[in-house]
Amino acid sequence: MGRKFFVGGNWKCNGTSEDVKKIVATLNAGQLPSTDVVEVVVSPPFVFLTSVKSELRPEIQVAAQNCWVKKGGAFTGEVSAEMLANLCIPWVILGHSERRALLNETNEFVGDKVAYALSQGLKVIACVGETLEQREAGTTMEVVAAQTKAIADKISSWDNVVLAYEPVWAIGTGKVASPAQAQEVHAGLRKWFQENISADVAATTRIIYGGSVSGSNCKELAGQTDVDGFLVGGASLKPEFIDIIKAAE
Ligand code: G2H
Repeated sequence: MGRKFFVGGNWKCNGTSEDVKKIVATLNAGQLPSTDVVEVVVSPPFVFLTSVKSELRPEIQVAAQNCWVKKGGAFTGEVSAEMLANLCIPWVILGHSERRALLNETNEFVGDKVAYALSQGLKVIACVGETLEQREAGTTMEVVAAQTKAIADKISSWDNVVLAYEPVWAIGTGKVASPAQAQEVHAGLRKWFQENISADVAATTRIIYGGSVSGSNCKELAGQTDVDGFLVGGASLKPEFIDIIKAAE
């Protein structure tokens, strides 16, 4: 089975309601490849999720940027997976390195979150990636395999998971991984799936790249055998996001 190209736009903690209107207008006016060719998901901050969902063209789906690790209740400031499901928000990003680093989310905690979100019917963009220190120490594959294993240990199906490889040193820095560096890790993750989960999961799970993806570097990255799409931060707030989506063609 072919892996449909996937492009996610992670808006992070950016934007006013006016900015969001402009981004939505740009996306609604853009010429996009067919949904047979590419799946597009944008992830606004929680407060804009429902308005973006209702104003955006139906071919573009929405994702939350996080959700609580278990059933909602007395957890001030959190948003539960049930609430997202109730509002028909289909996707959630979990395990982003900014949350791992700034909010101390551990591999196990991320695994629990992925499992709970899936149990509530959400689809998950699960992020993994090494720091510069870890890359320089030669432990990249070990780090991303451990992050992936912590998720695999908690879930029974990868059908509704897209795995995002986002090297921390490439995030928001303008220092994109070279196509060869991205391909090497993506192929390593696919091999990990093959050896630890199944040949089917290895063949069908989409592994997307994130970290300073732009209109000018997306084509070459998209040409790598094991790069099945992108998770885009900064550039997803700009009209060049349309060009990145077109890298699917
Ligand atoms: C990585 C990416 C989006 P940026 O975090 O998830 O952000 O494209 O700004 O590096």
